[in-house]
Amino acid sequence: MRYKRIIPLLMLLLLLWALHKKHHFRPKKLQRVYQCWSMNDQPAELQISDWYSPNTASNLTSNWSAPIVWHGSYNEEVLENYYAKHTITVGLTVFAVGRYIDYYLERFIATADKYFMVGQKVIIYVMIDDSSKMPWLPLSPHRSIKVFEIKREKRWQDVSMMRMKTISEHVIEHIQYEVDFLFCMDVDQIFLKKYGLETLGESVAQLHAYWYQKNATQFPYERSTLSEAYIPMGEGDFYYHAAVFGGTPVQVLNITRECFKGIMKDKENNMEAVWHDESHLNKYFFLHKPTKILSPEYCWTFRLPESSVIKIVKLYWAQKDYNHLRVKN
Ligand code: 5GW
Ligand code: MN
Repeated sequence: MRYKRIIPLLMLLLLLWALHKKHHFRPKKLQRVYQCWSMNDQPAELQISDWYSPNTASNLTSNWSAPIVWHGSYNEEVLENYYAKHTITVGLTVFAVGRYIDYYLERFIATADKYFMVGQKVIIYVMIDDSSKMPWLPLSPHRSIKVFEIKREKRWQDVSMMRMKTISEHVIEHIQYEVDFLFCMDVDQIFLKKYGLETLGESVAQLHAYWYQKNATQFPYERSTLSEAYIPMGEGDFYYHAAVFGGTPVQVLNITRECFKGIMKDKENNMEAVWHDESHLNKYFFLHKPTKILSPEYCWTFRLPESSVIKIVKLYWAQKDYNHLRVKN
């Protein structure tokens, strides 16, 4: 009698146990799946200490911990392995107006093809005032060029300043969807050695070859309080070169927008900063510190005497003769 009552109860328990076994999440299994994901598909983000090891006094980081990248301070293999798993596309904007097309554009593109971000996907954005003069060169695999016609500014100061506006418009319209990192460079430059993954960052500034060993009071910042580019005497961290800057598309948008705003405010006040767009770029990086800084090896000039700290020149300024090249006013 007693047992008869227990049997349905036992069957119910058996059913519950079976259901439990079928649906119960076993944390061990879940952990295994998680490990599998995290190991294969999403390797941990690259830390500065993984690839960067400054090895001399001149290789020190900035006082806000942004690495200053010198030749020998980075591990190329670590970077290449990381970006083999995280494929990226790198953009490069360059402007060529008037005679600068004939003098510089072809060599800039040819040497960028050879040395800029070797093995990565690259899009070179050429902004040109006469696309019929565009030099068409064969490119390496995974590289392409997009050409945009721009209008020619009358004053040469405006050629370089209006770049800020044009870049910001192109980032908004399409570049933000096309690349992960973007560099903006002068055209009167030549790549000489590999210019690689070590240069990529959120916002990247270039040490100016003439000023990297000088102190803040000597920097040619804009000193008039009437200009938006004003930096008080003795303040400022480095003097940056406007011939090279970069970062993620969002950061490049911030940089170019703010610089252009400053340039236009100055124009309203009949001001023009001493080094034009470069003064405004220096003001921007004074207020918003770059996350990475490139040594002068990344934008050198052989007009300067040889220096023991300059180990490998990656990019250098082309020769120029202002009198022949100036856009006629
Ligand atoms: C020409 C004469 C004086 C100043 C600028 C120009 C100029 C500049 C030009 O006629 N055409 C032209 O395309 N530019 C663009 O502006 C180039 O991309 C150039 O690299 C950039 C900045 O001008 P640079 O290179 O003459 O300025 P610095 O500071 O390197 O001497
Ligand atoms: Mn230049």
